[in-house]
Amino acid sequence: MNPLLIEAFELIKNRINSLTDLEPLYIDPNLSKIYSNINKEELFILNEFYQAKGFRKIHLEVATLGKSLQILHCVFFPDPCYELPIFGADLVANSNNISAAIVDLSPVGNHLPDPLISQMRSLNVPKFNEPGKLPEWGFIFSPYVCFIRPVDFLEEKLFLELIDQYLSLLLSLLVRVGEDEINSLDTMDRLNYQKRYCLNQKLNDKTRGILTKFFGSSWADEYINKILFEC
Ligand code: BLA
Repeated sequence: MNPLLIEAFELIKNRINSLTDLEPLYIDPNLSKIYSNINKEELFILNEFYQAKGFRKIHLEVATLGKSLQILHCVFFPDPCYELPIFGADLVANSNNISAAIVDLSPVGNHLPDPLISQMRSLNVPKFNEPGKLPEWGFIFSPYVCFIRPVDFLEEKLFLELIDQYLSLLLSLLVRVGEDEINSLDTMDRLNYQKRYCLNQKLNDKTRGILTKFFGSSWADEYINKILFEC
């Protein structure tokens, strides 16, 4: 596995382990560890799912698809009773470098909560040399989304730090927000924004294309709908 993906996995895992009332969520064993060997290409996907105070579902995934592609994918879907953004990260590695690195705290309303905006503004986000261009469905992300292709080891390290800082902000927000009733208008509104997030993530042709190439289109559809962006 690419060392950056291993480090990202470990730092996210540490943050997950610090959560209150952490519990693993059941998923079909056929979908938690996926192994196949097609035309001598080995495919391996490992999924972990958790629930915790403030989060209805946390999904951490690492995938090795053939010799040349490795992916780390992570989403913290908040419990909509709490005014918390969606944490998402995607790291895509090909044989010798990281081709895409994306991290965000995405809003579940018109904008991020005010206290979070001022904290995100005061973060020292490095100026990366090769920013990516977001696709059309990328309007679901916040103005603070970081989408880059790291050009060297230093940028890779800085990106890891950013992942950790975004998680740190998210978890410190959780301590301060109250819990709304499950049937309150705010809760329902936030759930609708999560649905919109998922619907738009499903428009990512890159993810669908890769999964279809290796597993076929009906498997890819099922995986995207049930594992990656079920809502
Ligand atoms: C891009 N996602 C990509 C790319 C691939 C994948 C191959 C293109 C990388 C490149 O341009 O070099 C593939 N990502 C996957 C696969 C999985 C995955 C197969 O997670 C899972 C098995 N995607 C997310 C999340 C975010 C995200 C949570 O899953 C954001 C928080 C973003 N990925 C994202 C974006 C792009 C991307 C914005 C760029 C899309 C584009 O350029 O059109």
